[in-house]
Amino acid sequence: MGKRKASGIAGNPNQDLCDFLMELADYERNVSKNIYKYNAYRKAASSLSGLSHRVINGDAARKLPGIGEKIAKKIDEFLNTGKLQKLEDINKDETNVAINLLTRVSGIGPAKAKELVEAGIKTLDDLRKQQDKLNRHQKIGLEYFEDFKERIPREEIEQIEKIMKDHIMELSSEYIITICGSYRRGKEESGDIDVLLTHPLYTSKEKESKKKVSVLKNVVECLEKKRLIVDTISLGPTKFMGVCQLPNSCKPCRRLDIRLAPYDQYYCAALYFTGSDLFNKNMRARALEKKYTLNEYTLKRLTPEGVPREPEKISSEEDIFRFLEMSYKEPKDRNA
Ligand code: 8GT
Ligand code: MN
Ligand code: MN
Repeated sequence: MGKRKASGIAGNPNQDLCDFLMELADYERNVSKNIYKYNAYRKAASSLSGLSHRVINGDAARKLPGIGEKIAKKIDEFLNTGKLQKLEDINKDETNVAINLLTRVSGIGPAKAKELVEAGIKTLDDLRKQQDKLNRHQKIGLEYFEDFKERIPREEIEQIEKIMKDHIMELSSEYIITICGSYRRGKEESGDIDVLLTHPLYTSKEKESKKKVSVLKNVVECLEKKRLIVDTISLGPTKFMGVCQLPNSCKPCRRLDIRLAPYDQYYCAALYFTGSDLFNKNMRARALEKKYTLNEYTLKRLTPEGVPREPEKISSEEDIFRFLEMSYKEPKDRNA
């Protein structure tokens, strides 16, 4: 997952406003641990990033979904003074600044960051000297910090996609490989690469059987041999987290996630893995309203008592929208 989100498309006329809202969101998540406010600021930023013109004042912004009185006031303050006192105060506190910095290391969440700062670790240099406090993910996050903070241009993901598909197809031509995440939503830049993988022989029955499935392991080993995968954070039967690099290039190393989904659960997995996470959250809420439960595996109708029934048969992403009586949204329209 990419931690620095660019709120919207290149040339966003409200980029500076989106940036300060995202900075407030980070503060709420990382320091105050107020996920409600975190989501509120992100929703407001996402709303603003959809505008094609510069917002003139707070009142105008209030017409957008997710922008209420308080955020409108902050927008006015920023437009009038060019800054936000709340953020100035936050950034005066070195503990806040240190926590925010450390959470930018892949694998370090707010709780870990706080623990580290309380142990006197304030900079990446401090952290490098105390790696015994870090797990494997966090160590890799630190090692590749400079690389991972770079966003990945769409064109580079296209190149990686092609190489990856060529290699995996050599293992079996029946693999289905889809790059999801922000890339599938059409973004020009991404924080990481989210690959969804399935194969007709890998079904939910297969997954549930006690047999040890090594589909994902085989794929990862193949991509390591081809020097596309350069490091591993973790590898389980259905989830790989690691690092890749465009072979024979001096491009930065990139965070790579691979998910193996059962063939019969492919569309729920694709919907989930495409996001955005806010979009997924809204869609799951919609499902509950319609007496369904939706997750990355299945869509199930609930009994009046709220017990999930057998999974619905899903043959496309459109099917999921249909069951929930929603009009279909293309991936590029799921940036909420
Ligand atoms: P990005 O360009 O910053 O990577 O933006 P993204 O592609 O939209 O975000 P992501 O963090 O890579 O997540 C893509 C989707 O994967 C999300 O919609 C989310 O539902 C799903 N997802 C996972 N694992 C995780 C996780 O550990 N954290 C988050 N935030 N999302 C996850 O599959
Ligand atoms: Mn990801
Ligand atoms: Mn992603």
